[in-house]
Amino acid sequence: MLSRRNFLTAAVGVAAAGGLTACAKKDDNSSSSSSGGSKTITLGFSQVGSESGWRSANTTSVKDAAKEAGYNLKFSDAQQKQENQISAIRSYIAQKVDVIAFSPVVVTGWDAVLKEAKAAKIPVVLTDRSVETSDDSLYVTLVGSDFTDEGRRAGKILEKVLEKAGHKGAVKIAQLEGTTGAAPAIERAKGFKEVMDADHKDDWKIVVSQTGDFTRAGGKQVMAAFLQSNPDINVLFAHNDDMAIGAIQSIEAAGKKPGKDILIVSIDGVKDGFVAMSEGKINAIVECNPLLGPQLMDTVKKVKAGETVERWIKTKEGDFMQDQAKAALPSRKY
Ligand code: GYE
Repeated sequence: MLSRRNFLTAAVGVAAAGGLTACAKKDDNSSSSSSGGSKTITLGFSQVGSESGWRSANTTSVKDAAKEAGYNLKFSDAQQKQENQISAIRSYIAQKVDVIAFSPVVVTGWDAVLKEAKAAKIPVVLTDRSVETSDDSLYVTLVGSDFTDEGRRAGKILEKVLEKAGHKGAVKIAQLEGTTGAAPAIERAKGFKEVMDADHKDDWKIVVSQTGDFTRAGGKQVMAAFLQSNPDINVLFAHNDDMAIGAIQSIEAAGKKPGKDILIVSIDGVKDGFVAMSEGKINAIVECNPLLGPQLMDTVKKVKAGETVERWIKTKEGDFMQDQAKAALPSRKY
């Protein structure tokens, strides 16, 4: 994703955006004035959709933080469709917002619309998910998690889960992937595979892997099919909690015990994931923090003011085993 080279070009990208911001300020009479004469920032935000508990928490965080910061937020939900995000971004360009932020549903196919934003001198901040682009100057920064690392952490925590369960013999893994082409699906799979290739070439095998589109319904349906084709699966790695929760229903319907007959590791750490973990049905969760709103608003303010920001503003997160679930549950914020 973001290489060191990209990181080093940040200063250039930000300088460019700063320049853009300076121009935008001169032309911009469209933002309303708040008391004290400082301009209210208008932020156009295109959300992926409402596919998961993580996403709902993220949306609430963005809306609350925008309100708290006193921004004029224009929000749209793309229902997991790239074309809807592209039209939302085009409409923000037409409305001459100050900054555009979006969480790209997939990584590719953004260059054209990002060039339009650049031509209109509107800086773009990515949040949650990254894009692949040939031109680093098309966005200023990414505020979000390191998904490859989350995949690695899932691999490492599976080692602990297997040890705790006293598992002997072959580890036959089913993988429920996130949305095809989305950064968290690509990178979580990559990080997990790194751990497998480095330390478990002989004992672990991914026997089936398919997308469940980050939804409960998807997880349920795909897991039912997995159990039909591969009844000997003994581990599930789900790219998010919602798919794991959907899969648990199919595992139980097949007469098996989730968390015992099939050990489960998932990613996110939403409340329902913690509930399933405290019931012994999920064995471990790698946290991915959705509460990006405050960091995003802070970044938008800096970008608008032409300040230098890092090319990738990473989120801090932790890992949780089943025996920590009950104690952690009351303090979970999403
Ligand atoms: O893990 C999943 C959501 O992009 C990190 O998207 C996000 C992912 C999250 O639908 O639950």
